[in-house]
Amino acid sequence: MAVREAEPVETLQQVKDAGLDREDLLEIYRNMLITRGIEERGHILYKQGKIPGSFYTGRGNEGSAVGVATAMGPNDVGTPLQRDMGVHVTRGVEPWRIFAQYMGREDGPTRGRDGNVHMGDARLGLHTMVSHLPAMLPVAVGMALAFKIRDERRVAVAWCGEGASARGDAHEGMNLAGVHRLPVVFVIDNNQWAYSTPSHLEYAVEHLADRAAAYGFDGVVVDGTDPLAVYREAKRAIEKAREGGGPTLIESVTLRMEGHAVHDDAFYVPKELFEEWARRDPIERFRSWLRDTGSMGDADEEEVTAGVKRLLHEALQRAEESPVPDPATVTDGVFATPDELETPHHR
Ligand SMILES: Cc1ncc(C[n+]2csc(CCOP(=O)(O)OP(=O)(O)O)c2C)c(N)n1
Ligand SMILES: [Mg+2]
Repeated sequence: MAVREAEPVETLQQVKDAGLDREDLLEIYRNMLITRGIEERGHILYKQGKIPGSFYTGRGNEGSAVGVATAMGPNDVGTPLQRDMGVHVTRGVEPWRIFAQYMGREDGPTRGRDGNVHMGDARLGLHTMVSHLPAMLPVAVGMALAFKIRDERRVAVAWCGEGASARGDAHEGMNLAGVHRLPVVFVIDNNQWAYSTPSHLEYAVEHLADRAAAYGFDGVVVDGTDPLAVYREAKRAIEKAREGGGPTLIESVTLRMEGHAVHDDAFYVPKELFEEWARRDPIERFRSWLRDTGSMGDADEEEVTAGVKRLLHEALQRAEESPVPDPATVTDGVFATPDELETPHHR
């Protein structure tokens, strides 16, 4: 089976054809820098003993996460996972609230009720992940079903890892979405490892996107280190879903550039593989492309990098000032009561 493999976006004409202007390009770069900056500072907070539990990052996946989120519409929804910080950043979760979340403070999106990247801001269309993978996938399919029933022109984007895509709930979700041609886009973050399990022990197809044909919809493989190619494919899939064309499965290929989490040094990943993918670092690649095409000059770059540095510095300070929740209130906001739901059948 030969699923479509996405072409790279190389020229400024192709960028224009994809509907992006120079400001958009700089915004994508900025969001990638913020994403990496948040996670790098998170590492430091962890080493300072300020983050409870473990600590997860998506290093190497910044371009993919930002690329997909840039393609989403304001009323679309998504269920980003532990590698998709760029989605939260792009949709407007303020960095100081993310640092507050890391440290279990009152001003994090979960107000200190949950830890780490188990966060979402429903006002921005982001729904909080649970640990069980890929349990968010049927949730996104459910949201897409609701959009269809209510005749709303909205799309749900569901993320899962290539390891998680082997589980039953991924199959059930994709099958149901295919049967009802639901407005949902599945993004498999294929970072080649599921904890210490390499791809060849995870699946026997050549590309995970090959599976889309079995569910009756399109699949595409895209280089996840190329934010513009990801953007173009995500935009195409999202608008197709919005127009009633049904789901798409996007397989975004990267390498997980760190251990599974901070406690894991990834000794089982061959050094050469890290070296090879380090040369394809999404931020460095995009930066060179922006410079080479004249989209980002010295002054632009200085403005973007200095702005990101200042933003994150202030964000850290503000998060440190956020209080820990009052223990007497820890169950507040954790359980919804029927009258808080907008679904009539729960009343
Ligand atoms: C149902 C379930 N089984 C096991 C785990 C423990 N676990 C957390 S992440 C992970 C690996 C997931 O790999 P993949 O889906 O490829 O995502 P990645 O971490 O590589 O982004 C495992 C086994 C879990 N969270 N949920
Ligand atoms: Mg993986």
